[in-house]
Amino acid sequence: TDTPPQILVPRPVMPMILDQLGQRFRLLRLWETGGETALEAAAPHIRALASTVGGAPVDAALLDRLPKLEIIASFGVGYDHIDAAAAGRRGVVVTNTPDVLTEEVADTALGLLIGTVRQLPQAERYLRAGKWREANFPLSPSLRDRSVGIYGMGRIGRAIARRLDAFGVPVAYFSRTAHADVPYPYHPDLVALARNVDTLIAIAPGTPETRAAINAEVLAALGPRGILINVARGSVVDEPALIEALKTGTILSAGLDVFADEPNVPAELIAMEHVVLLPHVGSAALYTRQAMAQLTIDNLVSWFEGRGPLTPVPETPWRNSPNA
Ligand code: 8YV
Repeated sequence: TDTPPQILVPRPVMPMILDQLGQRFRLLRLWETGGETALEAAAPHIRALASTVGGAPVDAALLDRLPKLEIIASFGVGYDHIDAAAAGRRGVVVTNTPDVLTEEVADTALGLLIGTVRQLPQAERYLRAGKWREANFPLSPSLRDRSVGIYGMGRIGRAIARRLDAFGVPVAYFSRTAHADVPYPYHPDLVALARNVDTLIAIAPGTPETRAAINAEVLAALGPRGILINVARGSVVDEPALIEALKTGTILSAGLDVFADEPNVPAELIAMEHVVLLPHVGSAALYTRQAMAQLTIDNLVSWFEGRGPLTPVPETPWRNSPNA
């Protein structure tokens, strides 16, 4: 038929996505249209889903309700909210937004690292509280006598490592596999990595394999000078173990952009003056979010023009997939 394909949009996304998709497709904006009843009626006709990190999980149960679904275009590089393997088994393509956010997230990681090590947010609070006139801000730890372990050596991990190179900071890493094209020392597991560095940056994907990988043992290995930076997923850290380690001085501090149950941040973390907490802003610059939005749109347009997905995830059985 000539009716434009119908796209399910479960949660609000950037207006430019709604505008551009709305010009070519029929959108079911679930958050403003009748919820469950609307979905029930439209489900048999839905051909695409525009999804977002932190949005409603796209699991096998939802896929079963969408028999005509062809593609899930997700806004964000991580897609742990989507059961991509289940989608693949049903022949449903999943796309994400790699590359366009790599440098932004690496920038944020370095900002959070330096902010946490040099206690810049605390120093700013100190100035604003009028305490400078009373005394200088206390001396902070330094990046100068630190070495950084990176957990995850994909696109963003490499971009972080490149920046640390330029800063003259030694880097080592652990990831699922050692990479022949990466010059930094590889450690066979997280405990070994943590033992050999005092600063750990998490940038591994949220998978069953990485769940709570940074646990009490890893934090103990990081030691009392230890600083943890997480720009990956809250799920890669055992959050209660982290809170305990921060309370007891097992590690020194943490800079966290992601949490186990966003947007809920444990009160115990909020109460800790020495940690730095950000509301998942790793990619959240207008320039980069527009690029992510455009890639989300372009994946859907390309698909429905018969040109295939631009950036399918590895689980997607697609002939152009770089990982196929
Ligand atoms: C999200 C992210 O896309 O890309 C990712 O994996 O975590 C972010 O860039 C962003 O929070 C929008 O949901």
